Amino acid sequence: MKFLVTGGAGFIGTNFIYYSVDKYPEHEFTVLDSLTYSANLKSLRPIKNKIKFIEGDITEPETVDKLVASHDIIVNFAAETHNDNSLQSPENFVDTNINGMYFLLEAVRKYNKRLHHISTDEVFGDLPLTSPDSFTELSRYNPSSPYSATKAAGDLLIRAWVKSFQIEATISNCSNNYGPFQHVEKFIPRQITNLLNDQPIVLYGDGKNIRDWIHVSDHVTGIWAVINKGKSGETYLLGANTPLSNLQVAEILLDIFELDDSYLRFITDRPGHDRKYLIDSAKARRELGWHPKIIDFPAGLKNTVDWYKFNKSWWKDKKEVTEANYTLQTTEKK
Ligand code: NAD
Ligand code: TDX
Repeated sequence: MKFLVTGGAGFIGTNFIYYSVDKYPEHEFTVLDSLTYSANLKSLRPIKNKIKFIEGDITEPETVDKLVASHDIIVNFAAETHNDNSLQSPENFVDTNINGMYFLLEAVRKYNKRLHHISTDEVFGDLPLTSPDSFTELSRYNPSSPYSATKAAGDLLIRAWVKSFQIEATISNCSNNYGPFQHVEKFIPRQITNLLNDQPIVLYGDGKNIRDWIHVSDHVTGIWAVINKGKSGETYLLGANTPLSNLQVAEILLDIFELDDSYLRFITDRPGHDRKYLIDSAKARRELGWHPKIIDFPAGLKNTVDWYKFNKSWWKDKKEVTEANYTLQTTEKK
């Protein structure tokens, strides 16, 4: 089978490609990526002979049309992905996450191909901090930020194309990922690289917001479970049931680095900051036989710290640009 992996030079796409070329050598993998600021071509260099790489944009209909025509399955990771950026300039989010999705869907429809789309738990909005609930496939779409609203729109387009045009498509909505190759703008790599640079952890608001963490390698096996066993038209929620406040994650990092609370800095909260995400992945576990393997979060985090420690050349340049951008946005909490 020929796989077209859009957004394959980003964090989760890169991890997906590494796993796939190793586990499924009988398949061919083409990466289509427009190489936005969040991509890193260094990531794919060691396996460049095992894949085909094409620099191109999912918002260009001719590019999408040609490539979808010549592949069997499209796995879509391409997206603008950072909430903070979506609050500063939402336009790219609408372009890629909605219009790009539309062009992919039209090509999938025209050539009768299969699509698997990578989505997020953020489409459901947030839960109150003390809520005993978790998101399921039946939860109401209620996105909070321009990022999550455009991801929700992408999901809804897919559902409409399945119902109206009978295209073959699946969606997986995953919780917060961590692991190697994640851009340093995101919470965990930002704090790891801050500590490696002898800078404090930066917490928005009171640090009590809760995210449900999953190691990226478990997300990748979940995506393959959907590709191999998922039913067209279905949505699958993927998560490792690891809800932790940002402050709890920060404390684990301080333990790993053997530092004290003087390395915590609280700043003004993110506008519209979702309080809590929590995924119920029972359907994926039951119907696909999928289970996350890395359930010891501190151990997974320690491995991730080691990866950033030993791959400074991968993140050093992006760190400087990212922190300069954050400085422009940041105000100290009173
Ligand atoms: P990322 O920002 O690291 O990677 C996104 C990739 O898409 C980059 O390589 C970028 O260059 C590429 N891209 C962006 N716009 C493009 C366009 N118009 N055409 C072609 N390529 C384009 O993001 P990620 O964390 O790897 O996320 C991948 C997907 O997984 C996204 O759809 C995201 O919404 C979803 N997701 C992420 C998480 C998470 O915690 N990171 C959790 C759940 C779902
Ligand atoms: O410096 C920071 N300090 C801080 O307290 C940053 C960058 C974030 N935070 C907080 C905000 C969130 O509560 O940490 C939490 C995680 O923040 P992000 O890494 O920006 O992730 P989030 O907004 O939860 O969205 C992520 O998960 C779902 C990904 O970025 C999305 O692409 C994915 O869909």
